[in-house]
Amino acid sequence: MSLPPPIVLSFAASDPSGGAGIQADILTLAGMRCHPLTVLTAITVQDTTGVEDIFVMDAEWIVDQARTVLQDMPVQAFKIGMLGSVEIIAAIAEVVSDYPEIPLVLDPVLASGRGDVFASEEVIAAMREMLFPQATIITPNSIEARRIALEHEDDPEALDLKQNADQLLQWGCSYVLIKGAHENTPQVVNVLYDTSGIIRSDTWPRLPGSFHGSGCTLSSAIAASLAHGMSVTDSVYEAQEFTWHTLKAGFRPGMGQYIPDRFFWMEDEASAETDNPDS
Ligand code: PXL
Repeated sequence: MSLPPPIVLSFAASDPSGGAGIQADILTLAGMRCHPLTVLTAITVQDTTGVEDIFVMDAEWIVDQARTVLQDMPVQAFKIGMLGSVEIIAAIAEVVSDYPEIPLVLDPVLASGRGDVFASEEVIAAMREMLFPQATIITPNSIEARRIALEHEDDPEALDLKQNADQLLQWGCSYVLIKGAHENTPQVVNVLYDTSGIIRSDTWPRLPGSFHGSGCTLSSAIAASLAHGMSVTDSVYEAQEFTWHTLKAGFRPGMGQYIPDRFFWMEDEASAETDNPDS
């Protein structure tokens, strides 16, 4: 009999297009053989071209959703995505503080890839104060890293990415993965830091197109790998490899961005079987 899947609890917002948000987390976690528990933080109205509206849940609803499933099931990792308010951040911070031994992946979502703004200065400050100290790893892109580190610097370009990472680590997370897709480099370079410096740096061929949900996919894939018992360093590599393949297999279901195919590997397995029917 096969082992049951490890359980990951994701706090995130709904994206009806299925590209990002809780839908991305569910697809990624399931694609990496984890069972997703989902606590909805907000509901967005959006398609693949942009966000039209956001309804933020009351913080009590977050606590009720989370406490109910946590009392029923043991979880192996937490993943936090879009947070709609300071009250929600405080509520989640209190819930996860009761589980200090469970790895926590925080994707500090400030805006969509298309520039729709999700986080005010107050939300960013609350994230720094209440969630960073509890995070095993945070996964900002370079734009988010610069903006979050800005507390002490007015010019977003004043710090290089290593200095940005140092600043973020000072707020108490154990690791920072700064994603380089928005940097003006021929390939995408993602760098993992802890307080001792660079832990790993991975370079990926830049894929053409604009993707919706790549950040949610990567952070969920890190949570899935941690839940499977991998180290942070190995999880970061495994998750990047998984995500890169979801993007390579990405599809354009509507009139806007491409969506990662989190079940790309089923296609690969199906064609391997057709090529080799006896295996
Ligand atoms: O990719 C960040 C993100 C997270 N959560 C939701 C989103 C997006 C980007 O659009 O819509 C719900």
